[in-house]
Amino acid sequence: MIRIQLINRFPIRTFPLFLLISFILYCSPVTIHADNGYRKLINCDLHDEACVHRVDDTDIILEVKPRPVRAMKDLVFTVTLSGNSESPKSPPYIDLNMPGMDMGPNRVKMNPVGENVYEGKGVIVKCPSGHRVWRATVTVPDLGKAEFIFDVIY
Ligand SMILES: [Cu+2]
Repeated sequence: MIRIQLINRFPIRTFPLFLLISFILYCSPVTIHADNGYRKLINCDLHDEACVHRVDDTDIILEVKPRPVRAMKDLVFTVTLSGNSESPKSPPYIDLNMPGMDMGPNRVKMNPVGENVYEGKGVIVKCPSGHRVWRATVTVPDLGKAEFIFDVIY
């Protein structure tokens, strides 16, 4: 009798726990896993600091404010060029997109605000998939491109 009682009570008692464990083991890894392939590509922590990519002998420095960087917010993008090469004939621009997913055109146009410092405003949209890894491709005319891959808070 004791055995039967134990067997009968076991599933009922553990069912909420079973749901919880299932959720932890199944749901959350799937959610995290979905972004994992792209998270590996992150090369820049724009939430905390400016990021630098060197192209030839010029440092392309990207800064995004306000921090942390959030989707659906007005953001100010600042590109600073530091190095030996001449200033570009036209200002840099930034294309915002996601690695592995075409989110449509989203270009941040920039204007000079100082010597070799350019500023522009833009918005990063919230991806319906929930993926948070974004890429800012900074194009500097006459010099080249730099790709900054970073996390965005939704
Ligand atoms: Cu997307």
